[in-house]
Amino acid sequence: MSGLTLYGYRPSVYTRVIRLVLAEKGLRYRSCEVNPFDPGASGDRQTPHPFTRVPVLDHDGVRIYETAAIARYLDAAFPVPPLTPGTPIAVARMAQVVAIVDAYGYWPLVRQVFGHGVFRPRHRLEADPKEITAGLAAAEAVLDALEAIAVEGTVLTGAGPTLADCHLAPMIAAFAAAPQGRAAVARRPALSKWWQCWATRPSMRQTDVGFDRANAES
Ligand SMILES: N[C@@H](CCC(=O)N[C@@H](CS)C(=O)NCC(=O)O)C(=O)O
Repeated sequence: MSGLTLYGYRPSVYTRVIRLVLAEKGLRYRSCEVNPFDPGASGDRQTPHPFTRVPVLDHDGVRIYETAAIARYLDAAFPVPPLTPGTPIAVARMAQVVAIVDAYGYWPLVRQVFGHGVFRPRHRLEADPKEITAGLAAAEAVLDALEAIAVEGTVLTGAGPTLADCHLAPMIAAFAAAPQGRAAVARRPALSKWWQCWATRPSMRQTDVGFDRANAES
């Protein structure tokens, strides 16, 4: 074992980004389950994150938080296979995908459409259809931007995984678990092609917590 511990939460898409990176690199690690949404969590059940989020990585006693930073650290510390592409433009596009997801994508795709359309109903929590409508509207610009990057074809190609794939795939998996989300992805041919390749990757199957299967069956 490489001395890696991942503090994460099972349904968390950001935790899954790091699980994907670890799976793509074939790294073994210890999982420590913490719920960042539980205000009463304390001691070992509390996430060691200054802003009460997950994931957090511990590598031989050194702690790193923020998903993009953890992913880049893992790629540098365990360089085989590399998850950073070889050309300057592909590196820039990879960074763009990560930034688009974090700044504009996570909230509408995951918290609004997946949260209110899939997660909350499944857990018998109150869901607000207005959140789904707002999320789908905001998702349009995000999906258009990702489609343009996929059309260009330096990253999101479906071949040779990069950190862009690992960062985006959990968000699209969650979004596409909602039928309206799946339809929105299907309207973008290049993004759909990428997603068809990614949805069936072994690392995706290994890190599925149940929503991908529901997606495939419906
Ligand atoms: N900026 C953080 C965001 C991580 C994040 O938002 N994680 C979610 C779970 S997917 C979380 O911990 N949410 C807790 C909350 O919003 O209180 C990162 O990149 O790691």
